Amino acid sequence: MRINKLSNIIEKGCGAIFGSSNIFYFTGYNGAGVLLYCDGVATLLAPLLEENRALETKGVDVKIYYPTKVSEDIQYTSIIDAIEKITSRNSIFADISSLDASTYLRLSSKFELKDISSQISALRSIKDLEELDIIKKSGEITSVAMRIAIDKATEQVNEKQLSGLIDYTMKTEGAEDYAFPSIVASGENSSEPHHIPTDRVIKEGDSVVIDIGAKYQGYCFDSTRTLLVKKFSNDLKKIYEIVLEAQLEAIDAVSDGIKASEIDRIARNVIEKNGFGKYFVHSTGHGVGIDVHESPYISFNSNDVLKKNMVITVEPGIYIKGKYGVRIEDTMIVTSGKPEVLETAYKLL
Ligand SMILES: [Mn+2]
Repeated sequence: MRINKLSNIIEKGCGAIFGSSNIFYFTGYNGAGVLLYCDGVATLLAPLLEENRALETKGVDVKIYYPTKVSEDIQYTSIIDAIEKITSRNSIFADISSLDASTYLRLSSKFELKDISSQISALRSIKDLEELDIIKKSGEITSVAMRIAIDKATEQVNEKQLSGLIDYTMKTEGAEDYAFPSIVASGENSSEPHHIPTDRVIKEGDSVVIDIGAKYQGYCFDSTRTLLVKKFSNDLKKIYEIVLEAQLEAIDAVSDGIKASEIDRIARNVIEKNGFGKYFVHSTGHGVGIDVHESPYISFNSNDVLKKNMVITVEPGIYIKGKYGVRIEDTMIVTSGKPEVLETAYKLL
């Protein structure tokens, strides 16, 4: 039971876990509510409408709170009311990064809060074997969608049609959802890193950035391929080759013990030495798991150190405003040697 891992973080006293991804990580419960952990006892506080789902959760006591007055013998009227009654303490641990501002204000008016967000994200950043298997499957689903998208991209389709086909394919291949809305960015739109697909039809000479990921059994995947449609310019080809070189050099250095900032530096050096440093406008990568962006962070100012069984992306890019952009991204498992890259498609020009 993963819930036992909380005892290392909350040795004594009470903790309240609010983040839905954190609750899912510790219990497998996927609904509204809060996970309380007091002196070794885990209690899932769920609203009435989630009662059935909550009762299926193993390894926790379940207590229901009633946001509406459906009966006279209501014990808890809200999450905060329940936490107050169950803990009866002045001071609690909480994953403060997961709180919205109004919950934070209400909670901090009642309790002294001690933040355990970073301990939980550090724990979640290193995956166990069960998680790695699920992420690999999420990658296989993404891979099917990526290959179909690359095949169909040259058949007179627009960005929205292609992103819809990707979503449909991921779901028919077993995903419950996408990890994030699928990005298909063609031509000048590809210079926008987080472009929202439009009616623009893909045409000859385009750069087409396809950034997609499945969500399978609660776990995300993240992959980007850039397709250059025939008759593309030499300038675009050159940029593609620089991004690919940056990505491959950075991937080659990914290993247990290396600083995440060093991976960012390696990718950035390749792009800078070719004169495109100011067009690489985002960090090199991030951890992937229950959240599509989670610890560790592969950026110049990251203090994270890569460790075995972390799952990360490496995704350098170059974006020339109004003209085109290129990004190439893989998700990989960190090992003590070379990373295990969970490829989705060949990197073809
Ligand atoms: Mn990514």
